[in-house]
Amino acid sequence: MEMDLKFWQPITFQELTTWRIHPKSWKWCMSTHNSAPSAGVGEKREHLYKILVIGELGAGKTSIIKRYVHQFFSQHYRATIGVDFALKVLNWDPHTIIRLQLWDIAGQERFGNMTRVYYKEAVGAFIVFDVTRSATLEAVVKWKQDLDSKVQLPDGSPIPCVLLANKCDQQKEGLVNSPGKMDDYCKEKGFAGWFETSAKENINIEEAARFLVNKILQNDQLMKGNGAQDQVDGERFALNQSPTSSKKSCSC
Ligand SMILES: Nc1nc2c(ncn2[C@@H]2O[C@H](COP(=O)(O)OP(=O)(O)O)[C@@H](O)[C@H]2O)c(=O)[nH]1
Ligand SMILES: [Mg+2]
Repeated sequence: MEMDLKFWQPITFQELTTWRIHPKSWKWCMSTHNSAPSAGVGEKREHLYKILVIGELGAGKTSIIKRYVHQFFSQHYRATIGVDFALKVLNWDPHTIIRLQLWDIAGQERFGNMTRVYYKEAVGAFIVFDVTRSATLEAVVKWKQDLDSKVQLPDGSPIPCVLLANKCDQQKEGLVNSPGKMDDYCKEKGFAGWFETSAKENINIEEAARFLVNKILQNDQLMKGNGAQDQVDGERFALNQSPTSSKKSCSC
């Protein structure tokens, strides 16, 4: 196994100077003025959401991020050590750009849990397991507990978390063969939903991300409902955009 020392991919100076933390929601946000004719004259909102990707070593976390962000898959195992992140930009609607900062724990999973600093300010998470190894599903509970104990939304509720049953292009082992039981499992453990994914075959990754973003946006809206002054941000979200999840997924 090849090792690669990688601690931080620094965000650019420009990004650091233009992004700010929203005072109520703790999320990074930035507003720009868009005068492009196609978008119409008016405010264009940009949001930066920190999303954690956690789970057992070898479950496919790095592969999922690479597939989602760089449309790339490699069989070659190349473990990284430290923390790594990738940025995915979504043109959510004509008024809204969403930047997802996907944090890859990159080798730290071998220590079983992460520090609070790593989880800080995250607004969503994916917990990934490998459908060919049921032990990685058993470990999911430990990851969920670690997550919920170290990061919460400002109102104290858990951040939305989606379970990814990865490597669905392979023979499955255990509970994941019973979708009904997986639904119950997700409800019981407090997951927003679950998706079978394949980084290799590019199955369901975009759908799972869209589903998670919708949950994050709903939380944003709820938070605004609780604090009238927050409307200053004037964000417009397409909450009626339902996730286009395939049959191989559920939302609990
Ligand atoms: N067949 C198959 N292999 C995968 C898939 N996703 C990841 N892998 C392989 O599983 C191994 C571990 O993946 P990696 O992304 O490094 O896992 P991580 O430790 O969770 O980041 C690598 O050899 C990948 O090529 C998938 O969807 N299908
Ligand atoms: Mg990795």
